[in-house]
Amino acid sequence: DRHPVRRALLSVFDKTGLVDLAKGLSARGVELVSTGGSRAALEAAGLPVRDVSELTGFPEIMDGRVKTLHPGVHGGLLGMRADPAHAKAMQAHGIAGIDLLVVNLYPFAETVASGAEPAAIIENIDIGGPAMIRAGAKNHAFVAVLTDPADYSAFLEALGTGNGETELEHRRRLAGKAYGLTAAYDAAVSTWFAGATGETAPARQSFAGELASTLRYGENPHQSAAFYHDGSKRAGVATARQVQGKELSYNNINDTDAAFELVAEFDPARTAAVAIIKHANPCGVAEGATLAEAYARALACDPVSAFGGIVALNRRLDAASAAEIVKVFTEVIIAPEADEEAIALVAAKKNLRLLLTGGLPDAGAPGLTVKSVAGGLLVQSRDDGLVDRLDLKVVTKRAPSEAEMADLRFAFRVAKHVKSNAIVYAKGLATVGIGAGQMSRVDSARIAARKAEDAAQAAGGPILTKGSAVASDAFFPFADGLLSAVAAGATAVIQPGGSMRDAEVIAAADEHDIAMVFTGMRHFRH
Ligand code: 93A
Repeated sequence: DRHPVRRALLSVFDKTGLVDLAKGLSARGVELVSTGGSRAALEAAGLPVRDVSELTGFPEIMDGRVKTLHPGVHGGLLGMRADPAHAKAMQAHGIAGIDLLVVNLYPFAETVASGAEPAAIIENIDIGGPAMIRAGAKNHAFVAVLTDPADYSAFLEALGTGNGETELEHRRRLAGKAYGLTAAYDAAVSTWFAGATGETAPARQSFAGELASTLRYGENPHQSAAFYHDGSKRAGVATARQVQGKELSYNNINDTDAAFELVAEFDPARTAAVAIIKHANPCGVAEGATLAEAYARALACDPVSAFGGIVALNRRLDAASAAEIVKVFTEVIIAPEADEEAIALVAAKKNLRLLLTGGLPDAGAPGLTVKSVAGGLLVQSRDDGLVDRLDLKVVTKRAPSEAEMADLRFAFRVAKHVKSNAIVYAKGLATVGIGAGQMSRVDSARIAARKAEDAAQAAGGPILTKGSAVASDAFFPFADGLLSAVAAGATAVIQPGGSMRDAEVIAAADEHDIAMVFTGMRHFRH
């Protein structure tokens, strides 16, 4: 089940590692054949290389759109050498067998992400590359297919130990990976078409991602896990640069995503904002004049839960905030950028991961979320609802004061990122109590209020839900949830409205001189 490598066809957009690979192949007596740009790179390195047109007897035409799409190439990739009829056909038509194919594709996703015009995007749909990859991978009994520069050195090593031959098992593994690449590539193309033709509906998407890393384990140590990137280049945990710290775990990635998506709700030109996340829920979120101030206020909401948390910031991490964050055991810090001094402060904590994203994602941008269920995938457009875009309606006799209104908006912004049922108390643009993930809204309200009491006791200060604003991610089905918030001292309420019993809830609010605002938008998150 070994197969010798005598001839290699190299056609790569990303030339990383190309010359080293070709040198290794050439030294083992492998004949090199290549397409225009790749051939030029190999020639420049002084390597003997034939042009693919020598295999096809046909020049590259149409600006390279047709360069390898020819029986001379595809016969060489698909011909089963051990089959007498195939061997005869190859001989009759002068087709040279290709034993190794090295291809990576035109950068379609990168071109889309760069904001290029449709014509440029379409020109970056690689046709010949995927055709060759699929042909070579199908014929892996005789052909090895390399699609990732990260696999080059192991391949050369295998050739060395195999006296110029590769093992079937190795070729099979490479073939599986190659089909994964072409599947993800076509999914990205299909998804772009859906968007370009105005069909952003989840029903017109294809799914695939590119394997980015294998994780140590999943949510629990007995579960295996991997991280795939979807090519969208949205600023966040997938595209961030890890400056330092331990490898990210599955749960770290999940929580870091939740944290960064939350702070992305806060325009850095308007305010500094910090979120601290535990188990995908915020345990404190605050705005501030500075990041250090925002962090201190976010931490004060629930300092106990913040232990081992993830901290996201909407502005460039500075020394003052970094100095405070490192005082608390923290798993991950994620920010758009960081000052040198801040990076040095974080460096004192070896394990602490620092992720820099280069920017904030657009909280209002369209996109998809995917969740797996037994036997299927549930797909929806992402929750791109922004409180600033909503038509807020005061439904009570008393209208909120300016300060109450600011806190209501803040609380509703946060509630969008809290697992349902979500109740968020806020005061002075900081959360003071968060109730997450309860099956009853009243329970969420009680838990949030109790956490505020705990924080007050720990700090030896007043209970901050007194005079606070409260947000509910969905309507209050009965007056009891609202009354529980009133009991905790809330004076203003923001909620979607739309319950059969809205009138009852409004009457209860009026009775207690509460100012209540309806958003008309629900923010369930499960
Ligand atoms: O334009 S194509 O779709 N038509 C082809 O026949 C073809 N053959 C190889 N693109 C084609 N390729 C791609 O060219 C490869 O997938 C690779 O990404 C790139 C390498 O071109 P060069 O060697 O000229 O830089």
